[in-house]
Amino acid sequence: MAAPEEQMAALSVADGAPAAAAEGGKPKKEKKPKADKPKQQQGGEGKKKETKLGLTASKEGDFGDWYSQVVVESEMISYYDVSGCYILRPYSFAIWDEIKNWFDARIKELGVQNAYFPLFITEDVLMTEKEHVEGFAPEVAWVTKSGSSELDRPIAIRPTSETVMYPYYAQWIRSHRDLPLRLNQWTNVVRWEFKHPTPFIRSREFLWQEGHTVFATKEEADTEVYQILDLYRRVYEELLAVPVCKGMKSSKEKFAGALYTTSVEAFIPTSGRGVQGATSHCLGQNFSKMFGIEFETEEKTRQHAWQNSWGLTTRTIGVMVMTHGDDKGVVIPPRVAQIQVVVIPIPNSKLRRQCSVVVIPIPNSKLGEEAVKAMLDRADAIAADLKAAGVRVTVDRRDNYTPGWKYNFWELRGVPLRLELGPRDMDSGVAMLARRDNGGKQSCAWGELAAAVPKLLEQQQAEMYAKARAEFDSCIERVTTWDDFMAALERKHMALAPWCDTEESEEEVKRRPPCLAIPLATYLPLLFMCDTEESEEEVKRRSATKDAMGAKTLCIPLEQPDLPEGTPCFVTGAPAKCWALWGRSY
Ligand code: 87F
Repeated sequence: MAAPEEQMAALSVADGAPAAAAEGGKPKKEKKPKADKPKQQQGGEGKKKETKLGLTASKEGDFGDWYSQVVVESEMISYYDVSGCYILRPYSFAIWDEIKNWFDARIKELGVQNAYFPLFITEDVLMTEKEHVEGFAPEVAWVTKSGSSELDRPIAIRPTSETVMYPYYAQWIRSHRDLPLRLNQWTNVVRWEFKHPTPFIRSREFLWQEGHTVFATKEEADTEVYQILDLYRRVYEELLAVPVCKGMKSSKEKFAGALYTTSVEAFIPTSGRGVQGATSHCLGQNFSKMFGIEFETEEKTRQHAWQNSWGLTTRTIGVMVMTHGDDKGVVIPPRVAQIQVVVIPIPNSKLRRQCSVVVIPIPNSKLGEEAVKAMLDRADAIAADLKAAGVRVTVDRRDNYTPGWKYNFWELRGVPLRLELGPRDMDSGVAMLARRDNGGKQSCAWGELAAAVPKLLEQQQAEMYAKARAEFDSCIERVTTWDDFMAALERKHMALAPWCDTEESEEEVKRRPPCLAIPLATYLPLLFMCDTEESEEEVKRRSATKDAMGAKTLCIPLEQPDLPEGTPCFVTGAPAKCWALWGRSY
């Protein structure tokens, strides 16, 4: 038996075919937040020192740093020593569990069943789909060794499972009676991305569900594409309180193997970037022809089946954090929050609204032992009531932190509601409820909490969505000319523009020279600059605006405004066929 380290398979990343296995390329250097700070230290002279909690970067000021800090400090993510891979800690995995449970129940209602297919793909099978894999080939990771011996044939790690599943679909499907076949799996996939990695948003390994379904008719397939798309919309809007736009991908942006691709598109106002939330593809008969998925019809003829595939990933969590988070930390919508209410007993009234990092004992203001016990018992009783009402609640009983420190701690983690219980509340039988999403406070009698809290959580959920929706909508500018399109992007907005729906025009947007892509006033002086190295640098620096621009179609929204006949395309001037949503994107 080989030594354990020899049994470990080695991973290499191939650029194209595995035979040409190359050294794994490095993505741009990842911005990791500073190492975890020690959580608490003892200070001298009777003072107990608590560590400072919180973020040093601001969301508006330095979005990138803010995001890396917030996902780490809230204990959602730990960075890992393989670049582009992250540990999903329980606090974020709980959100994934909520999404998973919700979506899983809905697709089962539709008749989808769960299954599991292997992680590994032989080269031969992967290449069955050569045409579509080609563009993705550099992202495929290969196992080339077992211990110190080379494998006879390298084995790919699934970046998606069409090629894993469809050969078996071809075996299982014989007759129209075997249809529809609707399978889904909850798995990890690996895509060796070279673009800058970002926790949740772009990682080299991520979790997702992938649905792969087979129908006898195109109509059934079409229906499902939109049913799934609407479930994706609901995951974002109803669970994560993140507004999205449902749409059709342009022919350039659709999955190459698909007849058409639909998606839900979210938008991060702070960065001015769109982000594809999930995709639902109609594969038509492309794959059934490639893999021989045929069935005998009732009329005894043979026909290629119609297929769909659809996927939703842990990117959802990143979009949620980016949408709702603030300078105090993450803000988690109640429906997906692992902890919806934190009860904080405040045995020392003077500390009630104190946010100090140092506890200075104030001898006369402390409650006696019995009063503290009564308060903690009351906190437990309230928590039990809330739990019985279906609320996910915890009591922060730690006696080595000030209430102020605890407030910061739970704010950083985005717990939707804080329930404060102070000495005066003990006398009057009430508790104070503080909302994480808008800072609002209200007091509530103990006996009414079990009814009021679930309502308040739902209200918060609705208001978080309404706020995000208003902001999303305000970031869409309806434009009809190139100049207005550029101006919208310059304002970090999306542009909804009349479009001729051709690949060439989408290419053209990417190709437009800097003089057309950046305002003339910025570009003109560059033309007259003297012939020095500095000026060249300056030209590069300023022209970078053009590269950074990189706007593309996010989608062609399913809901289309009126398009009067003859409206010209904002790029080519040819008659527009639709309104398309454009923007920079992740
Ligand atoms: C990366 C490497 C190899 C995306 C890849 O969207 C192959 C691929 O086929 C690849 N990245 N894709 C397209 C995935 C299509 C489709 N698969 C099922 C989905 C949803 C779930």
